[in-house]
Amino acid sequence: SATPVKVAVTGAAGQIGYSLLFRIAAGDLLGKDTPVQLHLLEIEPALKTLEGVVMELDDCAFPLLSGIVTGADATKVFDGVNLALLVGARPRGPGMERGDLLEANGAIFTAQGKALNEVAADDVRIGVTGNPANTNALIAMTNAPDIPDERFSALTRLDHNRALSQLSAKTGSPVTDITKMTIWGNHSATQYPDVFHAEVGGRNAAEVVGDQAWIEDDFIPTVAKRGAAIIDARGSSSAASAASATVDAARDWLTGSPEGDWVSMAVKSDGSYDVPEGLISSFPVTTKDGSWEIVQGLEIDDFSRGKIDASVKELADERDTVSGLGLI
Ligand code: NAX
Repeated sequence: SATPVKVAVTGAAGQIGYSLLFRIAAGDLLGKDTPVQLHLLEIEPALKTLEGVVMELDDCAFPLLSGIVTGADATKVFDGVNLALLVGARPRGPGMERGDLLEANGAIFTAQGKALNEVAADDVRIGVTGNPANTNALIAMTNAPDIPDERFSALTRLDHNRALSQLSAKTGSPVTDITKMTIWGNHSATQYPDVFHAEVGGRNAAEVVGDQAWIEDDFIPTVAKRGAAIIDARGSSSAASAASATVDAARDWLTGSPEGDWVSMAVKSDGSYDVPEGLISSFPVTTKDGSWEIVQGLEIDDFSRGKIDASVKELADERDTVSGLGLI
């Protein structure tokens, strides 16, 4: 039988982990023919909870799940992993400023970047879901000098999927008819969900909608503030949808984006669309066999330019903060 793919998940005892692990073990990420070994990283106080989650994974008797490694030591848990999904992060506590949050997460992502650098498999790909995702990815990438930079990405696929869903509801078209959606910039409230290059049934989405006010006053804020709306309704942050997007993003990265379409991923900028080189910013990308390429040649009008610039400025500020803290 095939050699299992080793998939690391951090924050495995958390909310997203509780959905994500079961999706991966069921074959939703690597396919129904690929056995998987889960490498689950948690902090010491959460290891007991993690034990319970592992008992449940066992109890599912997943045919594809060939083994589970758990622990709190990244250099052990990341040993030989082919894919690392960095979900665990430090949430913003009461009275914590943005800089405090960046610093607390900086400690986590410098350590995990170093550990991956040391012990991950040569073909490792790293997807960061834990917030602030873009800057956490930048920190991990910078602390893993032997891993090529293009192996790091941060998750904006949830925002992308939210945008598909909103546009589907507005136009009455199934999500499968919507292509070329883009999230630009940071995974934060400044993100820019762009329908001007999207298509509904092959027609320009903005023209199909025909309602600039809806795009500006409804669609963009609804997508950008969806996380807060979920917290408001559910009492806790999005978990199953975040897990689903984490699966979608990793699966498409490894197996390829559909022909004639693209996906949104936050990756290291090469200066495309005037996003400063080196920032981990969301772009339209096509993927194939574990590689990605930024879609080139899209025309950016003044409205889109302003939105992209605002989100990218926030990323540059975050980079300057973590650089000032000596984290990168
Ligand atoms: P939870 O607080 O339920 O779980 C996080 C888990 O991470 C906890 O079990 C904690 O013990 C663990 N953890 C903390 N530090 C760790 C470390 N150094 N090593 C290993 N594990 C560690 O949060 P959850 O709802 O699962 O969300 C996880 C992260 O995803 C958060 O940062 C959250 O903000 C972020 N999100 C990102 C999204 C995205 O689209 N990029 C959307 C959903 C989510 O908000």
